[in-house]
Amino acid sequence: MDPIPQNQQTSLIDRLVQACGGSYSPEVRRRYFITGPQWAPSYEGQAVFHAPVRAPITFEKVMEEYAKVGVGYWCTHDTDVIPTNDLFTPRQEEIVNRIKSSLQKNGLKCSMVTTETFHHPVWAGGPAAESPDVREYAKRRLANTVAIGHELEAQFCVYWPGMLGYYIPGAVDETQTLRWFADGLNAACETDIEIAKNKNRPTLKHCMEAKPFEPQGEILLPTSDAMLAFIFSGLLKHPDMVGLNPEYLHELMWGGEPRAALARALVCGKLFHFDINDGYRLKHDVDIAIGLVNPLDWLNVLVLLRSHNYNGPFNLDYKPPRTTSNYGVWAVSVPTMVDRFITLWEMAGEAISDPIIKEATDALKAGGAGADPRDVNSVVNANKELLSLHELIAHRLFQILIGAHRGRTYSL
Ligand code: GCO
Ligand code: MN
Ligand code: MN
Repeated sequence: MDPIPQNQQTSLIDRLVQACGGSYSPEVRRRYFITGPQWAPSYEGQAVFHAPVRAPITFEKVMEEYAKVGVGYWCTHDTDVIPTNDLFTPRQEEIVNRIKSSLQKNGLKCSMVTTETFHHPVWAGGPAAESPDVREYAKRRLANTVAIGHELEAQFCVYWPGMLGYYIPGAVDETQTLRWFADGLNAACETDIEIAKNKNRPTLKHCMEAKPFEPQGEILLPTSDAMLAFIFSGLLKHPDMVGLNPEYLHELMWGGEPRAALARALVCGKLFHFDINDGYRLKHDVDIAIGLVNPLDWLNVLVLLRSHNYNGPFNLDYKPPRTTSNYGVWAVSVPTMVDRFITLWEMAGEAISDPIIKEATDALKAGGAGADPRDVNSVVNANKELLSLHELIAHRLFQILIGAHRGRTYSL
């Protein structure tokens, strides 16, 4: 093939995306509670070892493009849209008003707001640092985000306390830091109760998000399970208002099984919000778009969530790879990721109603006949053959993933 002229590259991308087929209409995509973060498509590709590869984009552009794709909800960190020095000033109100009109113009809703407590130098020692001034400032920031959330009619507020921990061990008293961190969340909940009362709105759902590594050296609440323990620790004044925003990749990063982590949140009634993406075990936070690394595991995750009627947001918390251009973010990343999610969601429905999986599962639950529970060998023998169904169910899920259950055939 001859080298592709620069002015023909975007049309090549468009043609090949078209050729892939299988895309859903914006109307269909809008039926799902899929939320689009401001920070994901505007991530420029920078990191400690990486220079930016994409140009900055405004929230107006992000909203316009989400609306075109059919992502119906938008969410943001406070400082994604309001520079730190403009917070608490009249500039903040101006920007919030611009956000409101842009949401309205594009027919979007704001689902969630979150406070940036990791990037700015003020958080060098974490959001619950020793200095009372830092903690006071953190409380003001959290309260301010809650107020912005009500202003934008959001339902959720997320906390990713990425800097809650330390680089150097021994200098920080973990128990004290956790108590101080709880003070911050308590203040946010109290502000929320107050504002909700004045505005006659429901309070927000406060969702904690864990990540096992990065950006702090050691993290005090590294997993969703650690956060559940924190929520039920007695340190929170309003534990009923606080739940989880697990992220698929963050559970995988520590070597956990995301589906099992979600199940533990579900049984506690704390699965409020869900960040969807993909990546690798025991590596850094690559935030690859859903289904590109672990599609079978993703199918299993969605089977769990569908069968438990999870109805919270699916938040597209991904980072476009550094090889994707500004154009590619909207032409490839966002629409294909949304479509993979919907396809996997539909497949999860097929798995739930599949007669083979259903019969196998029912048989496993019925157990083998004729066992005497006082006799270990009779229990083993009664169930021995039935247990091969586990592997059969896994095979059937694979067939559903690749379409073999619909008659897709292969030849050697
Ligand atoms: C990550 C984190 C963030 C948070 C966000 C919301 O992947 O680094 O998930 O993207 O979701 O900060 O608070
Ligand atoms: Mn996340
Ligand atoms: Mn992540």
